Amino acid sequence: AGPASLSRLRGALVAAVLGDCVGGEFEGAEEVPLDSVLKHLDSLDEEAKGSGILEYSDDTAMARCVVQSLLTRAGFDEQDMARRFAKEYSASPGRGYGSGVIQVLKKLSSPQLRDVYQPARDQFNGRGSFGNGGAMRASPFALAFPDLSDVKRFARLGAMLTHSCSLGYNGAILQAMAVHLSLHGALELPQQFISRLISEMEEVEDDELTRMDARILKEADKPFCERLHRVRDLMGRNKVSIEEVISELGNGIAALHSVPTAIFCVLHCLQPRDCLPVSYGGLERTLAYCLALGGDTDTIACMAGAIAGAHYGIEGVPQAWIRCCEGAEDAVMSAERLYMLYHRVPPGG
Ligand code: F2R
Ligand code: MG
Ligand code: MG
Repeated sequence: AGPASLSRLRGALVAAVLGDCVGGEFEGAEEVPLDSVLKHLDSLDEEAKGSGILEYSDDTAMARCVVQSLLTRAGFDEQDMARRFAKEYSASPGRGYGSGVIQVLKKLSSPQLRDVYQPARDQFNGRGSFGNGGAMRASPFALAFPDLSDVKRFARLGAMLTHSCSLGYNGAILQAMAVHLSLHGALELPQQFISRLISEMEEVEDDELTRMDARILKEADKPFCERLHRVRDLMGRNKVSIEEVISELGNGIAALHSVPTAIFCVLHCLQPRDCLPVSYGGLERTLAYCLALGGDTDTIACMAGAIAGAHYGIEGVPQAWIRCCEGAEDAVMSAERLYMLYHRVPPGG
């Protein structure tokens, strides 16, 4: 598929939903035997024949708000996006939201609220959230804006509606950039892909707020750059165990412990892996591998799904999986509208 083709946009949006839906089964599990992952994924073919459906969680619920807001407003509108987050939460509060972000979503629904960024700034005694909730819904920014500078700017602002800590919103920028590069075929050259992400993040993290947050949280000066260097080191190794991936990159709910991990999963699964069925294509390998890490599986698989889906395109996504994941058919259609926005196709054009 060509750069930013409809197939790539569909692949990204749909595979993110699949990652969330299939990953939900193992979210929070400390150890996930590969057999359980393969059994779970095998059962999707059976469920597609019957009435089984895997529900999406907060990851997709919020990403759908981002998509609808970008489409309706034909660009980024923080008031509209904040209103959609609040409305979605009050309509379906049981989608497994993070325990902190719930306070923000409640405050965002107040008609008296003047500054939509204030509730996020008040989180965690004014330090803001470093959770991965901004990153998990950042992919649509890469599917709506062709310029990387817009992708970075709006992914940051979109994340800051709930995550004001730099370790939260910088994770969203990284995730959106990875989807943007993948959409343009950058995963054909994995070494260049990771080097480009590192050099972009060098610039993003060259900022006083980032240095201050990193100091407070006892992280490296440029925390995401440091993790991306670890990704590059792991890529260069022949054999890497699940335990090593978890200890080097993490599998947790913080953006720092999940966005670089998702990127690694995509890179690691570009080639067939001994532990995974030969019948699997690259996208299936990626999602299976994310699930086998345990921890924040729905979110890591959702983010990796978006990056991998933009690389393999919709042809790489198993139809049976689409049929049994809530919201996946909708994503196929929304991707078409995003494609028109991305390429600035006039209505009816
Ligand atoms: N919340 C979950 N999963 C756990 C329970 C779900 C289960 N299915 C159920 O229904 O019980 N998953 C979802 O949450 C993650 C995204 O979270 P988000 O939006 O970032 O939320 P929040 O609350 O802002 O941050 C998450 C937690 O991180 C810690 N934290 C963040 N910033 C902090 C800070 N500055 N200081 C201290 N702690 C901080 C807190 O523990 C937050 O609660 C995704 O996995 C999504 O799938
Ligand atoms: Mg979730
Ligand atoms: Mg999660």
